[in-house]
Amino acid sequence: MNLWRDFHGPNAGYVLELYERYRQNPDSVDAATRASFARWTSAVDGVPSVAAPAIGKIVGAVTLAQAIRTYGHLAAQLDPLGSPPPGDLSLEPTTHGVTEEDLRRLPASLIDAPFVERVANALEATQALRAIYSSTIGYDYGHIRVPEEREWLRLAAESGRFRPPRDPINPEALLERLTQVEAFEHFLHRMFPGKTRFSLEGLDMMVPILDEVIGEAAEARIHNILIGMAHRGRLNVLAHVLNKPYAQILAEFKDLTRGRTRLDGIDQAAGDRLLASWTGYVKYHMGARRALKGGEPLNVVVSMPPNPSHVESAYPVVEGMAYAAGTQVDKPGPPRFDPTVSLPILIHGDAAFPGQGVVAETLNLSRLPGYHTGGTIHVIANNQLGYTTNPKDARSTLYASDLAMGFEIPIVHVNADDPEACIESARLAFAYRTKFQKDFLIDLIGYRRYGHNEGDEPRFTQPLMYEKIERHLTVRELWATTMMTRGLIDGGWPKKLMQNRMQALQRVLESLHPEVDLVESQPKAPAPGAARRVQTAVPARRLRELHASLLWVPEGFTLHPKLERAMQRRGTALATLDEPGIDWATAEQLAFASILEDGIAIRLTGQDVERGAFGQRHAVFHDMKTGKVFTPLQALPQAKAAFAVFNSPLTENAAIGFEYGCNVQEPGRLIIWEAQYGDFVNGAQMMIDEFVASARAKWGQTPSLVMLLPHGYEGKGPDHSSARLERFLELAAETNMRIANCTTAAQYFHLLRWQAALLEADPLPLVVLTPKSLLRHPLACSSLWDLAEGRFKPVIDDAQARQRPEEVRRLILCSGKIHVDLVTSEHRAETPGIAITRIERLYPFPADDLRPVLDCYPKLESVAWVQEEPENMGAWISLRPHLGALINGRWSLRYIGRPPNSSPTEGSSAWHATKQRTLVEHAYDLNSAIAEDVFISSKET
Ligand SMILES: Cc1ncc(C[n+]2csc(CCOP(=O)(O)OP(=O)(O)O)c2C)c(N)n1
Repeated sequence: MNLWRDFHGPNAGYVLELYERYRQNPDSVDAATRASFARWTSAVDGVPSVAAPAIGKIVGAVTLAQAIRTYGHLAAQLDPLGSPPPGDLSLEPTTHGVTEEDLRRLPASLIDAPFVERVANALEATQALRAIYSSTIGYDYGHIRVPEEREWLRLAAESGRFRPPRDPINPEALLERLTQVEAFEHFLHRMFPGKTRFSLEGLDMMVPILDEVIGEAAEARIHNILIGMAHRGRLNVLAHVLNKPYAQILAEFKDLTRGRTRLDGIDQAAGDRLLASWTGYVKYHMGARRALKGGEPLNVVVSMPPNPSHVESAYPVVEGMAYAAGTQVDKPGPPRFDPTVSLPILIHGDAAFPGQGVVAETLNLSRLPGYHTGGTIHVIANNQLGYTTNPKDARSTLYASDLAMGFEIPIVHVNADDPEACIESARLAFAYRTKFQKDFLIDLIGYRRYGHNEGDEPRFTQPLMYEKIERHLTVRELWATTMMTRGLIDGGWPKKLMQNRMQALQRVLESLHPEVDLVESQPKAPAPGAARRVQTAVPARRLRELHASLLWVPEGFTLHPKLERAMQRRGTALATLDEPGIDWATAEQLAFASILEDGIAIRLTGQDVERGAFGQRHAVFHDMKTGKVFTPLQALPQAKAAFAVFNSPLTENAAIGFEYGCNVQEPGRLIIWEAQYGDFVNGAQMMIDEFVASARAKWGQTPSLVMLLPHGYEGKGPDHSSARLERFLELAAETNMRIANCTTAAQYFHLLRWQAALLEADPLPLVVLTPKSLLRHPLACSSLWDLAEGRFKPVIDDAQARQRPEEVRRLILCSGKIHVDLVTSEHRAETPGIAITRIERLYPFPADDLRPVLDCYPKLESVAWVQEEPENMGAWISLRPHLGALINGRWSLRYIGRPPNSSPTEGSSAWHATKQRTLVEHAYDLNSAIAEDVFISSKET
C-alpha cells in the first residue's frame, strides 16, 4: 500500500485518524482494519515504515485543513468597521500538533483541493485555504448534511469559479452603480434633512448584489422575480432595482401625494366610496413592478410587493406569490409546480431575522410540498444594529443567520466593503439555488451610516461605533481607490461621476409634475351588481353526476372499513330531491367539484385539512393495503382546473401569509385556508390586520382569501370554542371583507360557489365560521333541492313562525350554532310567541334582508339578540348599532347571553351545559323584563 497514492485529502485524514487511534489502542478499531494497519507499520510498498511522529504530523495537516474549511469563517474579516473576528482554536496549527515547518515538509497532495497542483507543499495549501475561508467571505456550510451539496460548495469556494478574474466583473459599471446608490442617499439627505428614508448607506453593495442575481435569473429565463424587504434601503432598491422613477420618489418626499380627488378609470360613485376608505401608505413600504424586456420570448417581471411596518411579515407573502406564479392550474388533477418560473429574493434585517418567529415558520415551509418555491435567495442586510439594540441583546447566536443552519441552508457571511466578494457571493447563491433548488443565504455585513432613521442620533447609544463610522470611507470611495491602484481610472473620475448624478437628481427635483409623477396603485372597483347577479345553484342532474364521480375509487383500492361505510351512506345522500341527507362535508365536496367543473382552480390548506380536523372531509384516501393515496377531486372527470389540498405545517402566521401571497398573485384561483380550531387564527393576527383586512385600503390590493374557522360553544373550554368573531367584525369596514356564520350545508355550498364566482368581479376576503358538532347534525343537513335551487341567504327567517306571524311577540336574532340549541329546546313548542331568525352573513350587515323580517310580525314587542359568546365577544357589539338603526325605536332591543368575560368560555363541560341551558331558558322567558344572574345576562339596551 502506498499511503500517498491510495488516500488523499479528507480520505487520508480519516484513515490517518483511524490509524492514530489504532496506534493508541489497537483494539479500538475493527479486526480487518487492525490487520491492515499491522501491515502498514512494517515497511510496505516502498514507503518506509511510517514513523509514529510522521503519521501524527500527517494527521495534523489534514485535520487543520478540515478545520479551516469548517471554522475558517470565524477568522474572516467580515466587519467593515474592523472589529476582530472571534477566531477559533482549531484554526491554529499547534492545536493539531503541527508547526509551519512540519507543514512545509509535507506534500501539498495531502490536502485535496482544486488548487493543490499549483502549490508546493502542505503549508502553502493551508495558506491558500485560509485565503479562501478566512478572507472577506466566511463560507458557512458545514451544517449541510447532503454530501453532494457540501462537496459542490467546497469545490465552488476552492476553485474560485465565481470569483474575478476567473469570472470577471465590469469595474467601471460597478463604480457607476455604487455612485448612483450613494448619490441618491446624499441627495435626499441634503434636500430633505432629517426626513425618514431608512438609508442603505453602509450596505450599498445590496444593489449590485441584486443586479447580479437578477441578471443571472433573467439569463436563466426565470420570469418572475419577487423581492421582499422591509424598510432598510427599500427606497434605494425601488429606485435602482425596480426602476421606480426618481420623480415619483421625490414627489412623495415633497408629500405631494395628498389632495387628489379623483381615481382614474372608475365611475364617480365607486370612486368616491373608494377614496373615502383609501388611506394610502408611507413611501418606504410601498411596492413597485418592473418589466425587463429580454430577447423574445423572455419577459422578466421584477416586483416588490408592498409590506407593512411589521418586519418580516412580508416574507411568507412573497413566498406564496412566488409559489403561485410558478404553479400551473389550468389542467385537472394536482397543480403542476415549475421551480424555474419564479425566484423569491428576501432581504432581512439582522435583528429581525433571528427575532421574528415568522422567519422560522416560513423557513420551515421552504422544502414542503405545496410550499416549495424552488429556493429563495436570502440576504441579511446586516448593519450590526437593530434600532438601538446591539447584537448581544438581539440574539442568542453568534451570527444573525444561524437560524438558517437548522434548515440546511448554506450561508456566506460577506464583508460589505469588498465588492468583489459580494458579487462572488451573489453568483454562488444563484448557482447553488439553480443546482439544488434550495434556499441560500448571504449575510451581508456592513454598518448603518446614520441612526435608525435619519432624524435619530445614534451616538446616544453607540458612541464608539459611530466615531468609527464617521471616519469610515464609503464602499464607492474604497472601490474607486482599488480601481486607481489597479490603474483603471484616474483620480478625478469618481468625483466627476458623483457630481453628474447629483446634478441629474437636482434636475428631476426642479421639474416635478405631481399629477403625472404620482402614480398610486388604486383598488379595483367591483363590477356593479355582480354579487347580486351570481347564480350559485347547480342543476340536480349535474350534482348527481359529480357526486357519482366523487364516489369512484380506483380498481383494487382498499378503503378503511369505516370510510367504506361512510361512502355508502354518502352514496344515498342525493337519492331523493327533498330528503335532507347532505351533510357539511358532502356539500363542500359538491361545491368544490362544481367549481372545478366551472374551470376555477382550488387550493385548500391548513393543519390536517386532508382528513379534516373533525374527521369529516377525507379529501385524500389512503389505501389500507398499500398506503397509496387517492384524491377524488383530482380524478374528477368533469374538472377543468386543478385541485390542491395540502396539510400545512403547524403554523398559522406564516401559513396565512403564504396563502395571502398565493391569492394576490393569482386572484383567479379559490384559495382556502382552514384553521384547526377557529381560535388558533389569532396566531396570525398580524397577517389578518396588516394584509387581509387592510391591504385594500393601504395598497389597493384586492384579496379574496377564504378562511374557514371552526367556531361554536360545545363545552370544549376556553381554547376550542371561539374563532374570535368579534375581531373580524371590528376590522370590517368599507366593505373590505365578507363574514359569514352558516348553519346549513346548503348555505355553505352556495357561499363557496358565490365566492368562487366573484373572484374576478367583486373580490373580497371571506371569513366563514364553520361548525363542529353541526358538521353531521340533522338540522344542518340539506337536501339536493336546497343545492339545486336558490342561493346563499344572508338572513334565514323562522319558517314556522312565518305561518302565524300575528302570534309573534319576540323576535330572537342569532347566528350560528346557538340557533340549533334554541330550536331544539323543549320550550320551542310551548312558546309560539317567539320567532327565531338567523343572521348568516354578519358583514356586510344584511340590513335589506333583515328589514322585511322585522316588518312582517305585526304584534312584535321586542327584539332580542341571543349569543353564546360573552357580551364583549361574538357579534353583539358590532351588530348592535346596525340593529338599533333598523329597529329605530319601534321595539325594545334586548341582549341575552353571557356577561362580559375575559376568557371566551368556561373550562368545565358541565358548567358549560348549565350555562347554555340557562341561556336558552332566558331566551324563551317572555315575562322576565330583566334577568341578571351569574350565568347569563338578559337586559334591555
Ligand atoms: C414586528 C415589528 N416590531 C417592531 C418594529 C419596530 N422596528 C422597526 S425597525 C426595528 C429594528 C430592526 O432592526 P433590523 O432587523 O436589524 O433592521 P435595520 O433597521 O437595522 O435595517 C424595529 C425594532 C417593527 N417594525 N416591526
